[in-house]
Amino acid sequence: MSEVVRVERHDVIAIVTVDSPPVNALSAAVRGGIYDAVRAAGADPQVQAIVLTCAGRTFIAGADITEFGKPPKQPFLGEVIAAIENCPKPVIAAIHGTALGGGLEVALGCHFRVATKDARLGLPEVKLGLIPGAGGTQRLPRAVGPELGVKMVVTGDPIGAAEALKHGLIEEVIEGPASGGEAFARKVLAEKRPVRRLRDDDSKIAAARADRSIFTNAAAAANKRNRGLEAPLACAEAVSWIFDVPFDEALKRERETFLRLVAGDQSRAQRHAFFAEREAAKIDGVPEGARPRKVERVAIIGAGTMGGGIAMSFANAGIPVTLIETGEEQLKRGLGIMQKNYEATAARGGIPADAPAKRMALINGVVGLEHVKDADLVIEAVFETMEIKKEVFTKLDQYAKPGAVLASNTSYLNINDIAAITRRPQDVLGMHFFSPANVMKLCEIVRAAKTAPDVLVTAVATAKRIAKVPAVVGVCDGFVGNRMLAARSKQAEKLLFEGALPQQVDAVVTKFGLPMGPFAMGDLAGLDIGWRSRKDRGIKSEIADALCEAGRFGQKTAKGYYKYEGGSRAPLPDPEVEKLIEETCARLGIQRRAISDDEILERMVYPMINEGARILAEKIAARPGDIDVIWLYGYGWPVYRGGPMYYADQVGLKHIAERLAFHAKQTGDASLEPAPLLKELAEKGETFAGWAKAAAQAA
Ligand code: T1G
Repeated sequence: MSEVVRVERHDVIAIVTVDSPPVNALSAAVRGGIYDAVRAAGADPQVQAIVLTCAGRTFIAGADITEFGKPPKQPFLGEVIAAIENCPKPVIAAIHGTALGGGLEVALGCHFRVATKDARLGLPEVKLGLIPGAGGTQRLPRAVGPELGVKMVVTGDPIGAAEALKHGLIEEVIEGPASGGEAFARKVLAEKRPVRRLRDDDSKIAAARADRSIFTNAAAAANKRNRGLEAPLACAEAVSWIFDVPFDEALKRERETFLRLVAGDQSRAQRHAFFAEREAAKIDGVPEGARPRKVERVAIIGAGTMGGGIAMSFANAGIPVTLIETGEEQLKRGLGIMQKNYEATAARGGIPADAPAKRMALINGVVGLEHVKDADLVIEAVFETMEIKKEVFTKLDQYAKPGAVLASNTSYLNINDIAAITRRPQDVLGMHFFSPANVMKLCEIVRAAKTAPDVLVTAVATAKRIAKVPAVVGVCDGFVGNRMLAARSKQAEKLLFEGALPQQVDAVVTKFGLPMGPFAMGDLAGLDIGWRSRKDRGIKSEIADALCEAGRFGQKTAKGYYKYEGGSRAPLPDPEVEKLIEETCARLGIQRRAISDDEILERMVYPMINEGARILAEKIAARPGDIDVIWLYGYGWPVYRGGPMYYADQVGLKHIAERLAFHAKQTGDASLEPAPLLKELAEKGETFAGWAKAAAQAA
């Protein structure tokens, strides 16, 4: 008898239940338990059918990722699935929660699948830099057809029970997993349904076998946004074996490909990202028992770009919001932009046609801050000046009910100063969303000095409820993400004076894997914002100022560091900018030099890592993985490189420290000197990951 798999007999039906919290992952014990239970039930003359189900909140959520990289133990998952598939009696998978990865592969080895209405089924291995390694690439397309099959394997996106029913992945939608599974098993017996093995059923792939364009078009569409990732291409290749490769040979190739990828750098980085995201949601120094406050009513102050995007994020999660503006005109404009956004997404098929109306109905636009009175959570997203924020929070303090969480979306202003003007600093913190807030997943939860633990827990839980990725950060200029971005932007600006051009710098950054380089980003955000801020602070930046003085604010004026033609947002190198840079340098008596791409890459990435080391030493971020999550989800850091601090550990801190010291000397820029923590770890030959592990153990 296994501790994690139990078997009950309900007369001729054997109910095999996996009970291995938190997600019934296929650890060696679970694999062994299923294997033994199915073989025993299969050999038991009293048993006529077998139901495989799970206890807890979900069906099997996949292989046990924590076992990767360790010597595999038998029975291997393929052996477990073969035992199920070759069982002479019908085996029914009764699914609830999620059947993911190896979990869905186990279900595909079963002869029938039924699922509860909220169940989700998918093969997300590609998101871990892998391909399904236990038959998923061969059985799923035979269940749902090659088009949906290759899309699900290459994108890793799950489908719901209704879609699964429609495409034949499941036979029925049931109420409760165990009871529904048993009832279906009795139906199979009563109807004498033959045992159906997907491996023997080519009915759904015959058409595409005859006309490969059906498959190749679907594979190309699924791979469209794949940049630099190995796994999606390997996934498409593996699925193509359904047509001409004998089933067992295909399983063998699939396993070989899986083993190659699981040992590769990309998958290791993507698995780091998976666990770092979950670690980041665990708040340092918060008592175990701290529970989130109830958040049923949410109010958002400001219907501008950020406030509108935040409101959409809540509406997308089905949570009603009150959106507050200072005047009807601003409110109307904001609501109009959201409506247009939803309609554009629906037109692209990104959301159902009826979604815009349903979601806009959840956004109640009003004028006047007094409307916050019933809100459990208020998120302020007004102009980024401390004066206006203080005005708003003074009023929020007056109108908001006791116990309401008051959050500012500020991207760099001091939350302590904002909290201090209220009588409830313990209820105040930052929830820093990234633009466009309805798309970008990161939410920096800014912990002020007096923020109460349960307020932090409430903000993290709320971020997860609206499908954001939370990371708790401390108060400093730019918090974590923008503080590191500023270190990079400083070097980008310097490189223009020293000899590089915007297009060269941006090309190096995009080749590294980021979606956009610093200068294209500046043009997107608007160069006039930085220009105004520099003028307020009496700071000169000769090239950027010259561009703005020439009216080149970026995309909004069709000219910035680049030119933009015909309404396109594609940045085009502009000889006028090259001339402006050269004239500015000549005027300043600066001798420009040729700069290599390698130097540019080091000057783009290493200063960010250096700032990350300072951030860790100052405890502005609790873990290096939190910084990785911030850059993965806030700025599009390529997931196959794991995040800036993970990447630093792969490159080697000694090398990074040496290169920073070299560039500091060569440019005379002391900010490039290795930060103390980086220097210390480099000298000891240690890693940020090792430092974090030691710190966690010492805590
Ligand atoms: N293995 C080990 N631990 C896992 C796990 C897994 N597959 N999935 C989740 N956990 C842990 C997670 O780290 C966290 O731990 C806790 O469970 C709750 O997770 C052979 C090779 C299932 C949708 O990629 O998508 O199968 O922090 O916070 O938000 O072809 O977990 O509490 O200590 O995410 O409710 C494929 C990954 C594996 C699914 C639940 N499967 N998991 O979300 O909880 S590769 C996946 C998820 C594979 C086969 C291949 C989500 C979830 P802790 P959570 P959640």
